[in-house]
Parts: sequence; structure tokens; C-alpha cells
Amino acid sequence: MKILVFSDWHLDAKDALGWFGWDEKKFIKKLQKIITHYQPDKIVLNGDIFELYRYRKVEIVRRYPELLRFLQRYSVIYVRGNHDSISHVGLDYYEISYEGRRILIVHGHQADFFNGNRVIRFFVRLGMKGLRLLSHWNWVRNLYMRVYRHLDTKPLDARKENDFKYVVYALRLLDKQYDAVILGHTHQLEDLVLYQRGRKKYYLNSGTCSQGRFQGIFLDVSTWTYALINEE
Ligand SMILES: [Mn+2]
Repeated sequence: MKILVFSDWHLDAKDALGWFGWDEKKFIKKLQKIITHYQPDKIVLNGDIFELYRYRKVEIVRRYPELLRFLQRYSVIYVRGNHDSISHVGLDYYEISYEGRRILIVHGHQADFFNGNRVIRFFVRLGMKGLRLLSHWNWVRNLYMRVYRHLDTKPLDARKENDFKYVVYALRLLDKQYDAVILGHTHQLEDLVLYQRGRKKYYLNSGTCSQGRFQGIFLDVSTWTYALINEE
């Protein structure tokens, strides 16, 4: 049982506020290469794949027809994140039980007070949509890009920003319940190996494929090995 996990693509409508930053064809090529190399049984898209804070789903689907068609050739599981929590497709989390091991794949915003709160998410979405309406003004667009860039790179300096809460969240789930917990949300590719009563357990984070990054997690449940995928 082999899985590939990706998250936080933030697929957009290819406008000035877009955050995905990949040429569709190049991105498909990259995906194809990774899939050929790892031969996964399943691909899990672990949240924030669609940027629904700012766009309607149909606008995004129209802009990335080849990518979405490409994904249909594989066994793909969609898990919802905070940016696509209103999506009609997708699960809140995905669980695998295989050969005595339990794996949980969940986006991770549940660990964060602001993003985990449905009411706050509603107002953020409202604000983002409003911002988009005003984005034909240069200064609004520049302000937006500055704010978003700040938020996006923030978790890279985790020690300063106390993003330890995601590790703590994962550790709680790993205690007794799971053998591996895979999150996204922080845009920070990371791994942590721990041993509990002789069991080797993993906390993994699938990072992001936005802004020219290409990150993800490969997990082979049978051999109990994993790999961090991190390419430009
Ligand atoms: Mn998120």
C-alpha cells in the first residue's frame, strides 16, 4: 500500500491575485514524473487544493481543465482544508487501516483557532471576495500580495511563530490512536519520527505546491518507509 500526499496548491483563476504560480502543463509533467517514480496506489490531496476564499469552484475548474482531467486517471481522495471547506467534494479527513497500522490524513487547520472556526472562515471568505472586487486598483492588489506573502512565509520560521501547535496536535493523535498523522496547512514540509512502546510512528507534513514549490509526502505502509518530496 503506497500513497502520495499533496496539499495546499491553492489553485486560482489565474488572475493577479493567484497564488498557485505554476504553468499547468509543467505542473502535470512534474506530477507525472513523481507518480511514475513512486507508483502509488492512491493519491491524497490533503486540503486547500482549491482557493475558494476568493474564487468560485467553477472559475478554477475552467482554468485548469487538463490538470483536473489528469487527476481523474488516478485513484484520488480529496480532503477539505480551510480554503476549500465549502467544497462539495472531499472528506473532512481520510483514514487508512492496513496491515495493523492506522494512518490519519487531515488538513490541520483544526489545530488553529482562527482557521478552525467556521464563523471566522465565513468572514475571511467575505473579506477576500471583497478584496478581489477591489483588486483592479493597484494599491489594493499590492497590499493584498504583501499581506499574503507575509502569511505564506511565516511558518517557515516556526520557532519564532509558535507553529509548534501543529506538532502537538499530531502528537495527541499519534498517542495510542495512530501510527502516522499527515497534515498540510502550514506550507512547511516536515517530518518527525518517534517511538512509542516499540512502535515507530510518524508525523509528516506535505508542505505546498504553490509559488513554484513542489512538495509532498510519499508513504509506503507495507515497508513503513516514507520520503519527503521537495523540488523546484
Ligand atoms: Mn490551510
